[in-house]
Amino acid sequence: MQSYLVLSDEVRAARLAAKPVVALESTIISHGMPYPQNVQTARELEQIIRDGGAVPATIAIMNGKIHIGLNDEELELLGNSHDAMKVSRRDLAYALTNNKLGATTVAATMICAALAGIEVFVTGGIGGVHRGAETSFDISADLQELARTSVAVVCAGAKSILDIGLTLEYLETHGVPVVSVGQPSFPAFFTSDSGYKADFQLDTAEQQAEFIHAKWTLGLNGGIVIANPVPVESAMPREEIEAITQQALKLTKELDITGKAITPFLLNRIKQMTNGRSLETNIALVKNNAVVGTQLALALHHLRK
Ligand code: PSU
Ligand code: MN
Repeated sequence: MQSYLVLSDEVRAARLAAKPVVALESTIISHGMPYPQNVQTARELEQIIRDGGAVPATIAIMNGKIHIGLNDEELELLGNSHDAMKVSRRDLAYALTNNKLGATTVAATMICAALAGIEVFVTGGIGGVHRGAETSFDISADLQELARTSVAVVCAGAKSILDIGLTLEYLETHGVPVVSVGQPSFPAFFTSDSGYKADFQLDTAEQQAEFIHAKWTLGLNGGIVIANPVPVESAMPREEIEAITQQALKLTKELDITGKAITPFLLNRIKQMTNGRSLETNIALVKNNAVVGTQLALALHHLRK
């Protein structure tokens, strides 16, 4: 297994110095944001993690290897590529054995983080049960991964392009705890309140770390969703984003967009329809997640000593 992993110099040094590492996904770079804001955001996220006292590891597939930590050139290559493959669990072995440039989703990033022994992973939003899943069967592989892979995923909830109620039901069935930060409700990415409650509210990194430590010590394997709302000053009005989402969803039907193309299509469409404001919100919330994820990684690290 180790022969498939390549650690960046920075991550290798962190290992030797026993410093906490925070994983970052790469689909958000290649399929979630336009160039060059994507690369700039990726660099800023990494810096937030360093400033907080941990080491960033952006994860991607390159030249038949799983890269744990990307250097500047590799980030640029990924962010500026038009044909990076969106790699989820099912795609991982194919991307590796066919030398694809692969951007990892939440599911694939969790797998790779776990292989590298990284416990905390920061992203924007998780995938979920899509609206209309009762006929389309479109349920993100992210949810199954949360059910089985022991990584804490810090996110701003799930987008309202999804059916958030069904997403939470699915997570409950699979025993995945959904923890909110600073508020009782589960956030909906661009807006802080989805209208649904999270399972538990744990405001401090120490509380979250203790909870996670207990879960895994008990042998309750699997992920944890740490749902951190977008900062108020960057949030979008719920009614506005809902109306735009409805329109964007209608368009996916009209244009017959299906499968893994749906999420990137919707993200881009929403950005166009908000004249780029959704992108600013997106960047702000991921940065905020990087702060929370770094504190969590430090707290978990401290508990293990
Ligand atoms: N949600 C977002 N931004 C994203 C994604 C989801 O708000 O960039 C990406 C993540 O990589 C997530 C993936 O894992 O989309 C889910 O895609 P799908 O629905 O095809 O499983
Ligand atoms: Mn899907």
